[in-house]
Amino acid sequence: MSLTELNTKRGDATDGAGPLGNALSRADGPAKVKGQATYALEHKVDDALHCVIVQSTVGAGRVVSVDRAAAEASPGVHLVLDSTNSLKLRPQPDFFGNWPTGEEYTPFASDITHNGQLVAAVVADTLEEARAAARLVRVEFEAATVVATRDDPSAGPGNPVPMDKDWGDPDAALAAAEVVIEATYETPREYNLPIEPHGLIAHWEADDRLTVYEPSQWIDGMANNYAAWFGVPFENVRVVSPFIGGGFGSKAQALPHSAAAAIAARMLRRPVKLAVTRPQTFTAYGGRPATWQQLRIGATRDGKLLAIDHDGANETAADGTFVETLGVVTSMMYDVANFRSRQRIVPVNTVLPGAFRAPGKNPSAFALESAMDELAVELGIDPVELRRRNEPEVDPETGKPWSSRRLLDAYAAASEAFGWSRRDPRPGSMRDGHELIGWGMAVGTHPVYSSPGEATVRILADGSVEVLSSAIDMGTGTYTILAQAAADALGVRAERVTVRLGDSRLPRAPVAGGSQLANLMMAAVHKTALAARDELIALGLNHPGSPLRDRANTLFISEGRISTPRGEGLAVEELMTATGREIIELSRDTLPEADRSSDDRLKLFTTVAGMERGTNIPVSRHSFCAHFVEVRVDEDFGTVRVSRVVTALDAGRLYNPKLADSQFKGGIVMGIGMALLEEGVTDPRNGRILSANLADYRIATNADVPHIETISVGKPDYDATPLGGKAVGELAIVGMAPAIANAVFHATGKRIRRLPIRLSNLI
Ligand code: MCN
Ligand code: MOS
Repeated sequence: MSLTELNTKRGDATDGAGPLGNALSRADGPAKVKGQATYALEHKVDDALHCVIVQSTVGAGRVVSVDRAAAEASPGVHLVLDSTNSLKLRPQPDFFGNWPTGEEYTPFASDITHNGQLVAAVVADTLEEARAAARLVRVEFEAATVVATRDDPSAGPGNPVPMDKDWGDPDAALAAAEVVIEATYETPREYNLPIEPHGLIAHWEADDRLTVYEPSQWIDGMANNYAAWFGVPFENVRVVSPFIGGGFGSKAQALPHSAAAAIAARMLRRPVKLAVTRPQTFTAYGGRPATWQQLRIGATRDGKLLAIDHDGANETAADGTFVETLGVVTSMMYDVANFRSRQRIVPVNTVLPGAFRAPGKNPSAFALESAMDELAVELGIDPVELRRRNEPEVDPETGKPWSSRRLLDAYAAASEAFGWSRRDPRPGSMRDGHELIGWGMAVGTHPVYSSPGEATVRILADGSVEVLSSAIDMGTGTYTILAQAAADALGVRAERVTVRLGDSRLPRAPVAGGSQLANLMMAAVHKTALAARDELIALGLNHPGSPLRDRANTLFISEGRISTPRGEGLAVEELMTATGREIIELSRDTLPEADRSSDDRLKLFTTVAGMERGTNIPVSRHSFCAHFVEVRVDEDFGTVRVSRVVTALDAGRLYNPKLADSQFKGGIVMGIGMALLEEGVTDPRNGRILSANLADYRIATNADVPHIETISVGKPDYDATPLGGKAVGELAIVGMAPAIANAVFHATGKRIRRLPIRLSNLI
């Protein structure tokens, strides 16, 4: 047994008791509470100017002219930029690799595709001066007809996206089925709304060296965005983002306003700060597009699914493509021999929509899990029992075995804790005074993605440890769990480990998206820390200055002490001193050998190419959860209150149950908002977003959130990821909205297929 194997084994043996699996509180918590955590715009950069953007007031058409004169003459103004005088950038592909048209890119629009589009920007000494001057920029627009949403008849049917899925013969199976459920399910435009709005400070230290302080879910991806735009080497761009006030998918890319600030800084040779206002976050980033899905499910009378036929569509921008992949849950959740899904996108005059917690998965589950409830009602079968009867042995789409799928355990645990057996299935049958009580359930799932990661681990002379990575922590817990990983592998206490994240100068990491970061970075840090541990042990065994030299064949490290099997030993820092070592520093990655030396190595961290590599893995890897929900519907007023939630989840091994639980609860709370509150409203006449603030765009707050009980039924899944964890961050939002809609049906007998559920639907 090699040292590494020995030590890995030891790590496993301490599962649950060692630093890995412990419910440590967030390492970054005290700094945040004390105001010592520096967010992007709080970085002190000398001589920074302020940039304020000017936006389109029409939803379609073109800019006829921009009169900059009055703004330029306004006090403190250094520069007024529009499409005619701005530095031109190089185009670059979007998240999915789609290239924009044209040879050049400018973030300042001349052709208007959405209301609120970036048209001009003013840079001045102070924020107040920039704001005042921005009002003096005279933009003349030629307005064209706006197609604000897909509800506009001229939006048309849209364009098919080549992601068809087909197996069996769904038409024949539906024709022969004893029961068919057919319905359309709709979700509105939703906005990510992290507590920290977007913004940045762009600072060119030289004409070809840029530092950007900007909240980022993807340090390396965003550094690559800037490098590509400005045609400078990746290494010359430094993105700094140590703390992020949430992102939920919206902070993975540099956006047009980011380009504007970087252009201004470059042209003026001064640092430029740009803070997106709350209303502007609604036009700077598109949020989850509206979706509508037609679903047909055929089944036998005893509840065996025969066929699923699924047509999904989402809104996209007139000048860009975003696909909310709606066929992702329908195709893998239940055992079904005949399947078809199609996807369309419908261009409208909106800012490009984008990723929002569990893109695709979330609305896909809303349709499927609502329809399954309708089927259960139609058949008179308990909804949990219906799902049990259709639990697939293998992934129905790929035929691959599941790495693990503990959904039956989740049904059992959650229904027991919830008291589901006491449910009277008849709608409207349970009440408490004038409140109708509804009990509903639904299932959620999220795939496990795995990209490569790099890490550096340092053991310092005082026995403390540093972990370095360009990965990020947007409130998820990365700082904490990576300290746990290093502590576990090295045999030191987690408090002795400092984790440095959020700087593109540090070793490479891919996007903190798709709920992949924890698993992949835990693997990279584990591997690197084990190598550091081997080096420390070799030092103890072989160094002439080591008091343990030649005392044993191997050494163990535990609680910061390095010792022989007989127990004689010393503290790690004493060994470092005795051997005269200042530092042990090692870097490792989780790349296959061929990729390590490849010219395209950087691509694996700066594009989503790395995430796709999982497709040749022989197992199907997903997390699962089952939500059980109680709602109370006021009979007279139609108000809906979620009064109880029990969710059982299989996310494999939890590295930190406290932080995972917080992730689960965050997803559940967002699911409540999705079901009952959230809706982006657009003015059909001009495409203006009417709900562009936190008063009109409502999200779930404390008063909307009941007691939530979460139960982990996961077991370490080493076929899914090296350390046995599965996806956590996005899992629990999936399936929450249909669980609520199903509960509302049970309370009222009314099936609401278009979210959010309004009181007007229920009275
Ligand atoms: N975790 C764990 N055990 C595992 C996996 C994860 O204990 N097996 C815990 C860890 O604390 C880890 C966290 O869960 O830090 C999230 O891990 P993971 O599922 O890998 O998700 P990522 O780190 O990739 O984070 C991104 C994910 C996504 S894609 C969205 S969207 C989202 C989310 O996380 N946005 C969030 N959770 C968020 N939480 C906060 N506070 N803010 C956001 O913007
Ligand atoms: Mo999450 S929407 O994948 O950043």
